[in-house]
Amino acid sequence: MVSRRDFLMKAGIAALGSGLVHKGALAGLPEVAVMDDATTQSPLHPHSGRPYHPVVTLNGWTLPFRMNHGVKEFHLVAEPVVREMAPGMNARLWGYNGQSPGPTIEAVEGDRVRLFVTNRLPEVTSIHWHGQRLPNGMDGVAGLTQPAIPPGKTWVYEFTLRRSGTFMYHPHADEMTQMAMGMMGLFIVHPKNPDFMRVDRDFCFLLNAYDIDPGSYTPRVNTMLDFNLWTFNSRVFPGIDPLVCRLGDRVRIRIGNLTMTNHPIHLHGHEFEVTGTDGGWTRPESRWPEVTADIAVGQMRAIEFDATEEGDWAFHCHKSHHTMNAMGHDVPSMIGVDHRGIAEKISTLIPDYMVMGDRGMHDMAEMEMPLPDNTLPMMTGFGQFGPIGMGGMFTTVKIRKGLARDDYKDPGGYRQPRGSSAREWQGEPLPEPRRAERAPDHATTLTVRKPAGHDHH
Ligand SMILES: [Cu+2]
Repeated sequence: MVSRRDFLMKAGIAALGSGLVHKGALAGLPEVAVMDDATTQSPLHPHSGRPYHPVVTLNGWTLPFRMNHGVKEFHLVAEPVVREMAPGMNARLWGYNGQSPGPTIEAVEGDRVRLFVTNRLPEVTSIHWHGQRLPNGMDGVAGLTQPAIPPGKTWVYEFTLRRSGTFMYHPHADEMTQMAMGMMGLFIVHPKNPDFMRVDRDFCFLLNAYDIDPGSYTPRVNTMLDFNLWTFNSRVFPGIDPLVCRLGDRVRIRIGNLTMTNHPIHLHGHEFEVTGTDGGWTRPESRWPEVTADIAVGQMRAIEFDATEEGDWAFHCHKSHHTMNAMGHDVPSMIGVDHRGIAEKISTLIPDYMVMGDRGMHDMAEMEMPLPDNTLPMMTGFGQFGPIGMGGMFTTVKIRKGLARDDYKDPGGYRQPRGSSAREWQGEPLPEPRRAERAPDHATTLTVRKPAGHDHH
């Protein structure tokens, strides 16, 4: 589906590519491309300038550029945006060009770039180009390297991209507020030689976090650690698209962390290596195999693996509180608590009363409880076998045979070959457990009170 803005964007690129733009137009500001869709957009292959293999921004897009006498020009607009965090929940954030995070900027090592930044926020801002080698006056630290950009003004940054790799951009003015509101984006610098560390699929996204009270739309900006929405590119599962790969592809995933805590990002079914940081590409002799990479605050990691195993592989933060949505913090543990009797009494007072969490919290994933407007269940998302019981920083890497080069469409649930799935035991019934013998002088007597009320000695 092509949105109106998407169409205008593409039309704009075509016009620029065919040289139809009037020369005088290049003296003005580049057109502002805006995205109104939160789904993953197809990679944007370059229409001019040095060749490169574009990235795919998870639930995001790449900012189109124009060439102006050999300089690559981009136009970012800092502005309030509405971001759909998952179907059923919108957040009022600040971002760039219609979305949070902002669009990914892609250019090539050696390129001269000119980045126009228009401030449509109600307060000052600036942009820092995290990780880039650049003249000090282009570093974007308000007060230190430049005055802050006042509302309504457009500033210009210009520098030459001195090394390839993965970088980020974010404000360096009222940073706590502006980053808590979603202002950030990725800046990918491709190598001059397109075959250097060539991969078949090159994904990227940022880790970010929000504190939005159930039923409200705007993040609390003073929260330090107790965020309730842990996101990949300002999306929570099941709103995060799968990373779709062709069997046998060499895959890179670039992940930057702009939250206030570290995230151990874990991939199922494959080992990977960290091949890059925001400091550059790692030397091959410095790499080792991992299935989880911890990404600290303000860091970025590029991981690479060969997609050799077909299937739907979970890919998530390993902090289990980060794979839940809109969680309350004051929920006591109810595991092992016997509600019987109490539930019937409460039901006479509150007809919809439900007992939750007494056998663990999986029940909540299955339940369709009435929720306040504009919030998400703590855990959600359904797979082909039932509720997945995950939210937040969770998605899947879906590996399939024979996909076309730029095919990133969700292929649906993986059809597991017969005889290769976990199954219910159909043999003899459960035998009595065999307990280890203890020496009599070390024997202790334990009294355990089980939830059912039986005492065991
Ligand atoms: Cu995490």
